[in-house]
Amino acid sequence: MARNPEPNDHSAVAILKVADEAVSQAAGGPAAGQRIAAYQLAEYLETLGVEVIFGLCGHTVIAFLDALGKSRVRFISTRHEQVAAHAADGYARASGKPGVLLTHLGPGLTNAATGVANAALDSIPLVVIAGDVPSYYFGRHPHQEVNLHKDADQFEIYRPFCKRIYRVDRPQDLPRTVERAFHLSQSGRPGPVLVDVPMDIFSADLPVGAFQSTPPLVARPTIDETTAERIVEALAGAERPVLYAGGGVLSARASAELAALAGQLEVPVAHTLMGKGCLREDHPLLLGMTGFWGTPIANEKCRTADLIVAIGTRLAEANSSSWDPRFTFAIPPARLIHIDIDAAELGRNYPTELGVVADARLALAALVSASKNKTHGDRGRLRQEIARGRAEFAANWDDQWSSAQYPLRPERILSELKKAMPEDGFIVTDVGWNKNGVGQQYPITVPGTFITPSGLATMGFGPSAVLGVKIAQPGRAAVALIGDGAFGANMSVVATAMEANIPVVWVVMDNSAFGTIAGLEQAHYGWSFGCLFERDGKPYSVDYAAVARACGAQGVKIQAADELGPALRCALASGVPTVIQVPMENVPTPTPGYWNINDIYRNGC
Ligand SMILES: Cc1ncc(C[n+]2csc(CCOP(=O)(O)OP(=O)(O)O)c2C)c(N)n1
Repeated sequence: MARNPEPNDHSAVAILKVADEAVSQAAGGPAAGQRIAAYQLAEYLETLGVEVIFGLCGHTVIAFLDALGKSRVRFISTRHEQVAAHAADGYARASGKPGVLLTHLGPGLTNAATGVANAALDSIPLVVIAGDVPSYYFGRHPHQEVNLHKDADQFEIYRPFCKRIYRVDRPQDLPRTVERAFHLSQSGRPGPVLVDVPMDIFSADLPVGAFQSTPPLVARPTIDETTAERIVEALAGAERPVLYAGGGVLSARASAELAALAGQLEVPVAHTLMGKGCLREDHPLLLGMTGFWGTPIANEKCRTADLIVAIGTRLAEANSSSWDPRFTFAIPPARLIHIDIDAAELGRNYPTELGVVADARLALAALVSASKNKTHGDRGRLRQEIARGRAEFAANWDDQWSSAQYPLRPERILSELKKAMPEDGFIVTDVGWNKNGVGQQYPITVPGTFITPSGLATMGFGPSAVLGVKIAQPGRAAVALIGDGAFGANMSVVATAMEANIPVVWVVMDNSAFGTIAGLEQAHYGWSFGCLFERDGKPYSVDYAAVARACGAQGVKIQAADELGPALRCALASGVPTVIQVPMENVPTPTPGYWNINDIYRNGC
């Protein structure tokens, strides 16, 4: 029988399906009215609109891979499950649809755990389908079973970070479980759901049409009129109100509503790391990011506010300067109104005058309606203060944006990227200078184009997530701005991009170190033991550009600062995966806020 039709070659797929059923009948296949579960599952995913699954094979999932290969669903095979998980996460962020991940049991599932946990802590919807040992061997310790405390226990590994973990114990439960997984991953606060499938269940017979029900259409919660009126009254009547936007504003696609509310009541907007891009960077009411790596004007306006209306944020530590009232939020005396889709977030870190469980876009739309024709207090010279505050801070690195220094200043890398990127292109960061510097200094003007790991802050996210971003938005540029630590952690992404034809650009900010941590240790202990890339006591740098070329991709090592702009433009125009290695000075990102860890370190034997 012919194999491997071209992806999306529907006629070939149809022929293979017919042929496969024929073979199956001839070999004593399913009885009349029955079909093998794996094929029905793949077709069900098609009907749900799943266009791509990221994953890595194993003996427990090849029955499903066979079905996928004959379906319209694209399968992106990675060289490490963590890559697949981050790529599925990036796909979900850029498409607005759940990402789907397929892993083998045991080591496949555990390899993916970091990526799935990263998605969980950033409220990203994922459906994880994992193979497991044959169900009839539960308890006999079959090959690769996780069973030290309980038989067939691998799915429990995902419990702390999944919204729900399912192990499918009977074939007839598979359709319902998959439907529940898609429903739960997207409803309420989005997140990952695990569907753990013993391998015999993929091969079991199910009645034709067993996968019938689809996830329900769910109306998301909004604010009632009285509550909306109350919040708008509070904003209009406050002397120094601030709207504080988190990632929930972006995932709900609520930027237009946020801008309308801010403009209507003349309220400045500060944001979290995940909220960056909630308003155009040149919006006159935009204060910028708060917290340790935030901006002085955002921290100051939040700290001196009399009312904070926070939307779609968990008021996390880094964004809130470890909740120390001297730096970012002083609540009380400021009053806090907090709107979030997850009730668990309300009232946890600050006394909260009013908590509202609602979808950010619906809530903001209700506030905009309630604020029509409302007058507000005198805001003085608010817009001028914001412009001055932002300009004063930016002046600190004005010179660096054009610095000819080699190894480059990180700010020069940002400025070249800004000039080369189409406005709607995606910047996917990792952790390190890249995340903190972009959050603080890079002007994002199109909502949703900044993609970053916030909650788990996983080194290794950026190089992989960019693959999923580009697959979700093939017509738009996608650049991963990452450190050499992150890129070195999983260079196999280049081979995957080549195999799957995903033309992304990785800009590797190469400081021969886990630079951020090296700087932290240097500041507190006077050296960077364990954080530098060294060989025989001298800096050791990998030729990442050559690694890319060895994979058949393009690889460029920047030799002078003015080479970077042309290299970026060339890479973006080429349609070929490209690694641009940029030697960079290891300097810390400015920290206008506070992080309590700095008070913990103690030096001395
Ligand atoms: C998986 C993982 N391990 C360790 C860390 C701790 N950590 C935070 S930043 C960082 C350094 C990142 O180095 P690099 O990617 O080179 O970026 P740079 O800091 O040099 O800008 C590390 C190790 C982490 N966040 N994630």
